[in-house]
Amino acid sequence: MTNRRSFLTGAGAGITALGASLVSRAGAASLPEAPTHTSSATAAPLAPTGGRPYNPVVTLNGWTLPWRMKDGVKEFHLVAEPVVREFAPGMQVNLWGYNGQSPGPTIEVVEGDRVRIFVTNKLPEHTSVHWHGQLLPCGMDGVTGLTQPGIQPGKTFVYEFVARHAGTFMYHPHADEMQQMAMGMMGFWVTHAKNPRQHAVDRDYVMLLSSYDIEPGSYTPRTNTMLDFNLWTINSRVFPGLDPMVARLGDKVRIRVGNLTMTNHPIHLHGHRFEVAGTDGGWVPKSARWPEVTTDVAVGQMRAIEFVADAPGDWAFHCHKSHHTMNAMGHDVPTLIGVDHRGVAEKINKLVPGYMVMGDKGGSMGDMKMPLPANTLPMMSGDGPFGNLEMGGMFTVLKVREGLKRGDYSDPGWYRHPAGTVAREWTGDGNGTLPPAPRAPDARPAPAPAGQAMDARKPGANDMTGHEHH
Ligand SMILES: [Cu+2]
Repeated sequence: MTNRRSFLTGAGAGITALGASLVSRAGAASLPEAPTHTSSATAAPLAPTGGRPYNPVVTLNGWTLPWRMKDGVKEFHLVAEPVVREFAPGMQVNLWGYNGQSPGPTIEVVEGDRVRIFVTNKLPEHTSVHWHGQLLPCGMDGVTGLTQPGIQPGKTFVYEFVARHAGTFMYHPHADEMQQMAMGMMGFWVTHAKNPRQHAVDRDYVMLLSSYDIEPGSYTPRTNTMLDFNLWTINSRVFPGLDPMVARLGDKVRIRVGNLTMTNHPIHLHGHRFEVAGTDGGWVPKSARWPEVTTDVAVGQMRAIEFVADAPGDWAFHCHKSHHTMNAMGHDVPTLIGVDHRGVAEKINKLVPGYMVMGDKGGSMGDMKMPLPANTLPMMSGDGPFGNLEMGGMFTVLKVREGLKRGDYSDPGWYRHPAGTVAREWTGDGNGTLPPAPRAPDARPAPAPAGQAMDARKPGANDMTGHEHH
């Protein structure tokens, strides 16, 4: 018995009345397969295997959940479970996610589809799934205690509703949220337009922003952290562990971003102008869009940006908060710019052989290789064609190239700049004379040269704890 009634009545009238309900023994016998995925590579877009046609999205360093069609209903099976996610080569993290990965797989459906989602809980505590942005019967909304009881460990619940409007959505628990979302439980949801030509683009990338507090050398996030996170991720990956987004010159590109961190992220794209074409409330009318190069994605919001990839090159795409393009080792260190600590270094070296002076000329790591504890990442890294990229966290590259094949998402390598188009050192030859560089009229004197006595003030308690990253 696999009809809808058998699912909804199996667990008893009390729970049935609440909507999302425990799957009956009969229903469980016919649960759809729950595919899992552990590779951190970006999966190829999953072409629809039935139902209405649509242009599938690409989940950066993630994948889309296959479904089965049963009596005209699209059936999915999510399994909430502990997973191990590689943030970037050199760092594995114990997270909670769905079907082998955090974030969970992207769910793609078409406007008007009836959708049935089985959720099996393999976590040590109860959970639920909230379908953020969906217009659905209240009892399917996934809020533990309000619209359903929690899904206890070992149990499977079923959610069923019609995907009523096209747009950009996500799913996440509404059960012990602080712990479960700090552990990486979230996934993307795209409802495609009924008419595949409506809102059509050539490349459609999706990503969820999440943040973690993981002490260097440890493997599990501190889930009670409220604001002071040290790893800022796109799809639970950090640069240089993020694949590039690839586009053919002239392609219309969409990037959909959802924010499940505890702060906002001004998302910035170089070399192009985009429009915010959609939010988690739906599509923005054309007449209401304006050009941008940075758009803020607030906590719990989603933004779909669209642009024509009309400039060949390797273009930075990142959160504009500079602490969010850094990995764990860059946080909670004092500012040492301008401090001469040569003498101090000698003294410390007698006590701690191998101690290095850092930060007196700024924070750049240059080509310095610092010994790291096991299982963490340098604060800024990633080798580029011109040296160290000095980036981590919420950063990746949009690679626009001429003549790529439709559907080719493979990394085309670094951009080969046309001759004479790269910033270069001025050496005086053939470039005329150096124009004057006037100084601001009220310029203050330069700081005291190294070696001279400096006024030092020990920071008070407020200075130490009152700083904040955002
Ligand atoms: Cu940010």
